[in-house]
Amino acid sequence: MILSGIGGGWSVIQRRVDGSVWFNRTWDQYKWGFGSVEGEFWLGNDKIHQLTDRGDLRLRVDLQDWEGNTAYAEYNTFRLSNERNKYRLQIYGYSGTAGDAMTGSDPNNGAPFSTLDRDNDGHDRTSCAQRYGGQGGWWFHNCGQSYLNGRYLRACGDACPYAQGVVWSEWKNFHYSLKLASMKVRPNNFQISHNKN
Ligand SMILES: [Ca+2]
Repeated sequence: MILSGIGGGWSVIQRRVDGSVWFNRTWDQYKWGFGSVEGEFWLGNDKIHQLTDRGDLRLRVDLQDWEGNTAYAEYNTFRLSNERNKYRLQIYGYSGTAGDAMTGSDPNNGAPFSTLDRDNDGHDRTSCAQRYGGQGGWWFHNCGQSYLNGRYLRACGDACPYAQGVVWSEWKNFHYSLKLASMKVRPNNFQISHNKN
């Protein structure tokens, strides 16, 4: 069976494809969401919280580099708290081919969300959201190993500025900025069924 971007019970919550949308945005913009669901977008932290609050969800991250290679990461637990709790992230249960860039030595698990105008990270001496990840919002810890909301830097390879692009450091490195990235969720108890037309 084939799982397309929004098939197979998956709901897409984030997508990077062409750099047409800026991701260096404020707390309120990340709260409500931005971009176009046809292209690049962030669904919005309130909506992601509501989605993940309703059930037992898993996250799938799909990545593609500029050479056409693909990789994925799945986490069998993905949950966002509400705004009062700073959209704190619960994520664990990694499997996949991309490497675990979200629950490793500098984990996003347990981290509140931060934006360029809201420093909730675990780093005392800097604002991770201002300094890394192209000023895109994320669950920065100290400051982390993934920045999927980073700047869309295109095919600069190892010449891209450190930790500013669309980064998944466990697959590539902190310089490499990916060509495609998406995040999608679905219930863990989703039953795969074949349509009989
Ligand atoms: Ca800080």
